[in-house]
Amino acid sequence: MPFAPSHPVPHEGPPRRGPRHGPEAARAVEIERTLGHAGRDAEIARGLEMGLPGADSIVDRTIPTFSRGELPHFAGIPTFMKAPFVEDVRRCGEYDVAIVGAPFDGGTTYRPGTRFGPKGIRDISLLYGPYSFELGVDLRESITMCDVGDVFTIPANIEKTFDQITKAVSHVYASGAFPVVLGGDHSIGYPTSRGVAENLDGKLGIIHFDRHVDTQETDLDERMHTTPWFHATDLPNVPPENLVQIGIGGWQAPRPGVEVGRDRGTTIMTVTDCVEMGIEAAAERALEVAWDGADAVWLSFDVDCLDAAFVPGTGWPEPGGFLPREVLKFIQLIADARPLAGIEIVECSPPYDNAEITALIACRVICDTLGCLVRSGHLPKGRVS
Ligand SMILES: [Mn+2]
Repeated sequence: MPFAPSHPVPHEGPPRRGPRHGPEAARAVEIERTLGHAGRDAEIARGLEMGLPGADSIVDRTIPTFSRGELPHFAGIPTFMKAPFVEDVRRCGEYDVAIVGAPFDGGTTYRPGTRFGPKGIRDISLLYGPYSFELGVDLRESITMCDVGDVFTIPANIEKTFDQITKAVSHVYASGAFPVVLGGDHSIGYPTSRGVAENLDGKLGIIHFDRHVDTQETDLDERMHTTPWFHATDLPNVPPENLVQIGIGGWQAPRPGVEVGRDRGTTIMTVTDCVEMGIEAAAERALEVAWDGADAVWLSFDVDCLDAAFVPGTGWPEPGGFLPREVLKFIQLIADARPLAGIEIVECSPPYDNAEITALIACRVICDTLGCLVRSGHLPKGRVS
């Protein structure tokens, strides 16, 4: 064996009592045993080969001279979770998941800064390892992931930016890789869903987390981040009846958008609706609406659906939103239920963020989505669960 990963030495002392885990923890402890280490071992071997074996004084011989893998978390080039940067996007289909940045805030109507969203989410993603205890998933052992970098957006022209984003998402989706789009303001919801929809023969449903409806036709005389779903549901195979909008409420949902949603027949669920019916029932309802006769479903997650306390770094923070554990449970139920077409996380604005907490929840939503898609057999694609 070329290396020997270090393991903690069992502590001595009085005989231990039996485990007293809670039921979820007990399951999680047992599942960990089954996850395997092949991905970790391959990463260590690659690190030693390309990063040179560590200096003679380093006792743990899994440590290379140059950081080339997960560790240390503070080191390395911040691609998303240190996934390999794939410069040649023609090769993204060789991976199960492709991270795509869409750095654009030209559709913003109040606080800007989401052009730095992809960078902020990638930075904080280094904090996470590939393993989730409760989900019982180790992404490194289950899927391959790459970061294809950012779309070349055009700051002064939203329409050209839309075309660039549609072309990029369409390319990644058609390649077979699962697209994870890091926004960007919510105007990108229109070009991203258009990029998926153009690859489908049937209908695309949309599960939309937000405090804001984003269904008006124009804002300040243009298509902006308040308008993506008006234009998406104008596409021939993205019916408004398959758009479910979760967490809407407060004093920032413009009346013109509400009128459009009423006329077109979108489905809206407030935070109170979801909490009172229970997150399980709410997720079931959301899945029914989005998947009704649809071939695929896109998940669009605006970080401002969380209470403003948890997402200071966003364009339009609103008190009264979801708690992180409510929204994470919701996301987990959605990703466990059916395979998704892809996901976007929008409205993370690092210049307004505090202690990176908004970027942190953005990253966590992605990790939990991927983790649940993996544990339920939806990723890698084509695997029989
Ligand atoms: Mn919003």
